[in-house]
Amino acid sequence: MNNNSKSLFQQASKYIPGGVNSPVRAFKSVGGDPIFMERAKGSYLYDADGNRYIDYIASWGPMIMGHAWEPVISAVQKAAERSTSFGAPTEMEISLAQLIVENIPNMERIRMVNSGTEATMSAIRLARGFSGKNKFIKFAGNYHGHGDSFLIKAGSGAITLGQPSSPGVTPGTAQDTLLAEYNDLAGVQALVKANPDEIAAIILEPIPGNMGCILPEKGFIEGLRQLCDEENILLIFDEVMTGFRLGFGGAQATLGVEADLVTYGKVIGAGLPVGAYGGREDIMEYVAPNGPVYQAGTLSGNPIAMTAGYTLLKHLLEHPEVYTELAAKCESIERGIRPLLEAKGLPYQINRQGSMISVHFTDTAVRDFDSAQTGDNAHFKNFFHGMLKRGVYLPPSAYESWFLNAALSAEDIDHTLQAAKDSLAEL
Ligand code: KE4
Repeated sequence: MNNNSKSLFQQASKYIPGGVNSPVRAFKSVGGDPIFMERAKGSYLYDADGNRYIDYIASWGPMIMGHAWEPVISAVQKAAERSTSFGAPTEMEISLAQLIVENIPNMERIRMVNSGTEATMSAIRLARGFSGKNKFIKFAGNYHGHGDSFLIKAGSGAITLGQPSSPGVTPGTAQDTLLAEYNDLAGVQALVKANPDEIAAIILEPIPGNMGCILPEKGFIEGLRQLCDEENILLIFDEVMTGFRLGFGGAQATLGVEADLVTYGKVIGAGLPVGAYGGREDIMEYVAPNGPVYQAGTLSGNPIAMTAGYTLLKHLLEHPEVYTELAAKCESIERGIRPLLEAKGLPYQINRQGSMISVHFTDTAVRDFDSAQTGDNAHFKNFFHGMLKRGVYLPPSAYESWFLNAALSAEDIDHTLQAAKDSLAEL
């Protein structure tokens, strides 16, 4: 079997829809065939053809210390020798839960699941069960995983009910999802006014990464917090991407606003399948087996995944300098790319928060989903492939944040900027 990327993709496509186990890996929005990776170490990915790439996807966030980070690898190897799963509680589940509860102020109870999707699905079910209300508000362009309630696009009018954005999502499900525009507090207030006493929760990416990176405007998040307090609505921060990435306290600490429930994923598992949701004790006590809201999972709290997550999070808690160094590296990339884009004369926006950054080829400030869509995707596509052939692997979509890792060296960043200069010259 010729195991180069092209051949592997052909073989994969015989058994797996699209040859991938997650659509965004398929390169559909940038064109070309997905590249099969063989191994990774530190800031480098190595593909099946022996090419090396500087990694700016970090497995879509989790690999914040870089790949094959030794403390996680050795901890996981040791844990695996004691069996990979028990179907019974283990001490490692306490260790990770305790580390988070004792270091995130409003995290009084937390439940582990196996993905960000499970975390957000469970958080919405819990908010509905706790409040007795069915509807919830999400924001266009915010991605919360593939749960039915989230695969919704805007309805016809400004305050109409959502419509399914995927076949298989029923109108019955969609009718309880209300769509608002990120950074539009007045729009949210109008939705709440139009649906009195029917809204269980407002869920959002507090600092979105799924429209590229978008920053909350002054007063927006605080306004949502106040609105939720006034209207008895639960505020849910989906921190699957921002949690333990922007800082140990995530977007809550960055913004100085506390949600009622928070969902986690990605970094919390250090590359193994972990999601979590948690928050106020009175709400979390509604979750089975203590309460009536059912949620379960064969591999939830898996001891190997807990070991990986605990090893990584304990390091991040004890070494806050990891975050300042990551942010500094990200700032140097922003400072380096700006003059290149200016010199090229292309319209562009760069949005950055900590170690999350995105480049948008548009002259419109990118502040919500509509403005994010003004980006010239053809430019992004060509820029992506220009960088790829120069050994820099960006997320294969204009609507993704880039993810930096702590193993990135000054040479990696110099190489990245040189590749950006040469790639832009080809646009
Ligand atoms: P997962 O089910 O993929 O673990 O998490 C879903 C999810 C929930 N909330 C936020 C804010 C997220 O960003 C995600 C997943 N992010 C995408 C990429 N932005 C995962 C990549 C993929 O789907 O393969």
